[in-house]
Amino acid sequence: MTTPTVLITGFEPFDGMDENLSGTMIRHLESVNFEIPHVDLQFAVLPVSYEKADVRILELLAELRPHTVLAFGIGRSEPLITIERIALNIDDAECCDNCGESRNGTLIEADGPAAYFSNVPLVSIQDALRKAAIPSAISNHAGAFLCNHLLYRLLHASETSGCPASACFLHLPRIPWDRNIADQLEHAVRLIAETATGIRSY
Ligand code: PCA
Repeated sequence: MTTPTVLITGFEPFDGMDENLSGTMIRHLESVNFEIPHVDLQFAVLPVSYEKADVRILELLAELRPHTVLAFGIGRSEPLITIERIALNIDDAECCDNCGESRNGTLIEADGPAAYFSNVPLVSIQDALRKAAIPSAISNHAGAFLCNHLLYRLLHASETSGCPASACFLHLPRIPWDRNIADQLEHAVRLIAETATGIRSY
């Protein structure tokens, strides 16, 4: 079996905040040389810009040809990990992106379907997290800002080109970084990557 490449992304801060837990997590994983046996892990922090995030994610897909993309961002959610089930073909947010762009009811892909289901085994991922006592939930709405936008782009690429084979989006809460959060997120990332790629099965 060839070693699957798993691209793990986070976002930079936005909307005046100092920190985005997802981007901080990526920098942390890079700084500790986080590894998972039998997986080629790649990391990226994406700009919170509709245009720049599109350019960057398409570059990363072309360059790395990842089997799986695990995309992280922050939301208003309560548990540590919220696993998003659906991406909608719509950009619609009051909040401007970091380039000052605001989109209200704009289609992401003019000819794309209204929505895509995430194509990783969500329930198995949640089971794995639950067994490890990591608080998680499955959500049916990723919002209509950059996180939903990125998930839609990834699932559209998956559907139309097969790369990545699978993608999912995980929302983290708006909480500060600390050692305990770092430990839980390292454990969660390991379980999610192993389950999404089929290395771990239930
Ligand atoms: N959260 C925003 C965009 C970047 C992030 O971390 C969202 O939920 O769309």
